[in-house]
Amino acid sequence: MKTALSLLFFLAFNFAAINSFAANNEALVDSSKKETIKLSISGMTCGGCSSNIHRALSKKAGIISDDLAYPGNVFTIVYDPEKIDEEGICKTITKLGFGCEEYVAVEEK
Ligand SMILES: [Cu+2]
Repeated sequence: MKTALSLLFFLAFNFAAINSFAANNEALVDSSKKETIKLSISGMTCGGCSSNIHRALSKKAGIISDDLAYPGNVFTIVYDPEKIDEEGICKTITKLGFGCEEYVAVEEK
């Protein structure tokens, strides 16, 4: 009985190890998944505002890069769609007191 139990533990441990290796590997492959969104951010009044937003975004899982800088109001965020979405990105920004919406280019006539 004791041997059967330790064998079970041994198997479970190895299974977990193999599983976490697979997950790590998957993460490497997934890092190629990128999406880009243009956001219109309002309410920034100085460079501190843009760096606050940049700092908050960089702490979020799934944010790959942003080009936030003051002055300006349309910024490009590159993110991993499996970890964060447009709503999650904007929520991070509005929580800081800024306005955020997807930037839609006005079509030329
Ligand atoms: Cu500011």
